[in-house]
Amino acid sequence: MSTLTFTMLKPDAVSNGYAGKIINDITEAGFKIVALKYTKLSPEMAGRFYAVHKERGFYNDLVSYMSSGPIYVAVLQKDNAVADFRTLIGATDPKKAEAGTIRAKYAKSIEANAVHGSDSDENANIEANFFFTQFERF
Ligand code: 3AN
Repeated sequence: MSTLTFTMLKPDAVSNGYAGKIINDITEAGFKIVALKYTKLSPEMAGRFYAVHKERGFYNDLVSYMSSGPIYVAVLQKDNAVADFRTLIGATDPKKAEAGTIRAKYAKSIEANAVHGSDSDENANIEANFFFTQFERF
């Protein structure tokens, strides 16, 4: 069944010039881009987006990192989108990510790990709605 996931190309991927390559990998893997935006998170927005991680030791660093530069945010459509996208991006820590995955190819560190991918259908929906209205999806 065709489902949705949500992704962000993080500040490291954008500043290193990898955004085009990553978008190419995503579409080559069979994902359809149904919404796409170039934007920058304020610290307040990044804090809200990552509120589930509030108690984690890396939360403050993550919020300041994610608001440090421009990002791309996108909604992607494919059969089994959430799980297939997580396979495509690889493990959170790029040192542990399988060869050929987006994080193995383009990420620098566990924090600056090139891309975000939703971890459930429910969160994909919440995250997509955080950035886009229904009218911005085609
Ligand atoms: P994923 O993005 O693979 O689902 P999560 O949801 O556990 O990983 O973590 C959200 C984000 O928090 C990660 N993408 C990463 O940027 C950051 N993060 C996770 N674990 C750490 C860590 N141990 N140290 C620093 N940053 C981390």
